[in-house]
Amino acid sequence: MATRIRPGSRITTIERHIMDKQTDFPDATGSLTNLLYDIAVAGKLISSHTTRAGLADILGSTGQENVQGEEVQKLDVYAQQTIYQLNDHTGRLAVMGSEEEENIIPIPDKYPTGKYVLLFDPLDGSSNIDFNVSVGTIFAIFKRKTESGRGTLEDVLQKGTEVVAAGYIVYGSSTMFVYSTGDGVHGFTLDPTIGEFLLSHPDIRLPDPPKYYSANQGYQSRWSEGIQRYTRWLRGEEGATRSLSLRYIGSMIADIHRNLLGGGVFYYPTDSKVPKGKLRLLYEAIPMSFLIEQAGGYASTGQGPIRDIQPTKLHQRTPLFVGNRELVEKAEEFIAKYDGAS
Ligand code: FDP
Repeated sequence: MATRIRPGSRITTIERHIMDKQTDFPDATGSLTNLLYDIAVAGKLISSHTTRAGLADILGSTGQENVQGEEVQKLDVYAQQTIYQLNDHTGRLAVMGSEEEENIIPIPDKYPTGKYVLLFDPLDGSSNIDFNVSVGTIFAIFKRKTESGRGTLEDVLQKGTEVVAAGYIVYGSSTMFVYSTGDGVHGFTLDPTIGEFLLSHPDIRLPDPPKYYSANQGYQSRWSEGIQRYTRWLRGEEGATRSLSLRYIGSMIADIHRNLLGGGVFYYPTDSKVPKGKLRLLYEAIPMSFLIEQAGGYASTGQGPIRDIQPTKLHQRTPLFVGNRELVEKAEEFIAKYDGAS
């Protein structure tokens, strides 16, 4: 359905919004603005594929080629290539890093390099695709650390305090682009009839009181005592004065997106099977933490801020508790009380 325009209402496209933000920084060269805009374009391309996901087998049933004669790709490979190809030649990036690639992704020698570093998870929650459940793209942008030339691992291994911009695109019942450059969190909804992201959620703040807690409670028997008791507290036990509703999609972007708009906490702790946690620090936990903190919340490992961790590996994992500050701090309290400093 096309966007309804109410008389007197302002319509802001994502392009206009990003450009307006740039005017707050008189020294800005436009490089970050263009980088964000290219990520939004990638989001539109990936969105058009995710909504056709169920057709891939039908269109590709004869020799794995679609009607255009192109090879049918898995969606996460398509998302990876789309983001890479929109950004490898622009001269804005020193280096990239992705969930889909084992090593850092250098800018090819034939193209110039720039001052930014792009880390991304092209399709988070991809195990849900076959079930028509929301998935998404996450990204974090840093400034390079090295002076010049091709970027290195040193440029990629940066703390959450160094994020310049971060965001995600959630491919759900509608497609939304949510981003922050450190000046609040802004959400745009894709109008597919005109192919534009339009500002639908300006200056998002986490609602209080919060409504939801989100965790894979199927793993409860593998959790520490502190996390089990914390979960009971969220449900209204352990001396709590209220209870929250459980919502768990199993697609981190979609779970955190819902909690950003409804208030709540998402957590994926360590457990006996994943002693370091499951989620990836650099391109999952750090960008989502940056956004939630920009919206007034807090993100923790359960023992301290996510943003204080110095990454040592591209694909490093971390436990994550993220959402309304009081809920995340409560997790830290339970863990400190019952699990000690382990
Ligand atoms: P997925 O494996 O489908 O890519 O980051 C990985 C992730 O999804 C998150 O999006 C999601 O929150 C989590 O893993 C789900 O893990 P569980 O199935 O173990 O709950």
